[in-house]
Amino acid sequence: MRLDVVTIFPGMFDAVRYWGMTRRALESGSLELALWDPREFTEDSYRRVDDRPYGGGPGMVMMIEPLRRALTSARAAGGGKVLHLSPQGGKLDQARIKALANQDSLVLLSGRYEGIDERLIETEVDDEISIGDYVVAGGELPAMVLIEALVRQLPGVLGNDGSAAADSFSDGLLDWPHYTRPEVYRGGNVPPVLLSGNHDEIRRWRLKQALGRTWMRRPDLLAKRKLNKEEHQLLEQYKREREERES
Ligand code: 9D3
Repeated sequence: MRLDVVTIFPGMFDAVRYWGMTRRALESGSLELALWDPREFTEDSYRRVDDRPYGGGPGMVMMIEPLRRALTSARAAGGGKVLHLSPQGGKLDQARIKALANQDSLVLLSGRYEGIDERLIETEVDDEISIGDYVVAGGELPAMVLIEALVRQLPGVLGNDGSAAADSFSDGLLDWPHYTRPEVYRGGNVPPVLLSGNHDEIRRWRLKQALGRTWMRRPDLLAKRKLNKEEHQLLEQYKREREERES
């Protein structure tokens, strides 16, 4: 997959270029990443990319021309839909990530200041995406959130291929609890089933925990997910066991 990112802070993307799974994806060629800085497309000696808002008020607005030139170069080099990371966008979720991961290339537009001149958005942007209902200072961290989530979906990227299968096994559910050594910590034991070597019992315990935790903590997720017969039985078992612990 090829990603072209338009940003006035290209250095922030060192985080994905030099660390973790995104670094490995770049090294292996599963991912190509290019950065386009609108400041490099200015023509005035101040290299201005922002200006005061018509109508007044606090803050600055990103100007059309430097952004348009940067986007034009990005599109020519990579191609693909232009996605604007924006608080006004539709909320990002895993279904959207999976759909976007099928694209060969995308252009990501990260804004700063109060936002971008609306006419640039109307003429150059295909879609707007938010990462959630809270405020960050610009579109760069949201773009990196999107990049990391996309890269996890690319074939051959996950170091441990079991993780991809585990993701689909528990799709739409919270994770089950994880344990590693030591076997006893401050009097707390590892659930004995995990030491049993019985792989079907372990699978069923994990699925039961995932269902139970989702039921307790994120009933909204459970309402959206169909349960098969085994899952239904495991969740009922979880509820009964919780009832017994209570009384
Ligand atoms: C009072 C109006 N604010 C909009 C909610 C101003 C404003 C806040 C933050 C304007 C731009 C920004 C910068 N944020 C992003 O560019 C952004 C973002 C976010 O803040 N939250 C969740 N997703 C995203 S995607 C891009």
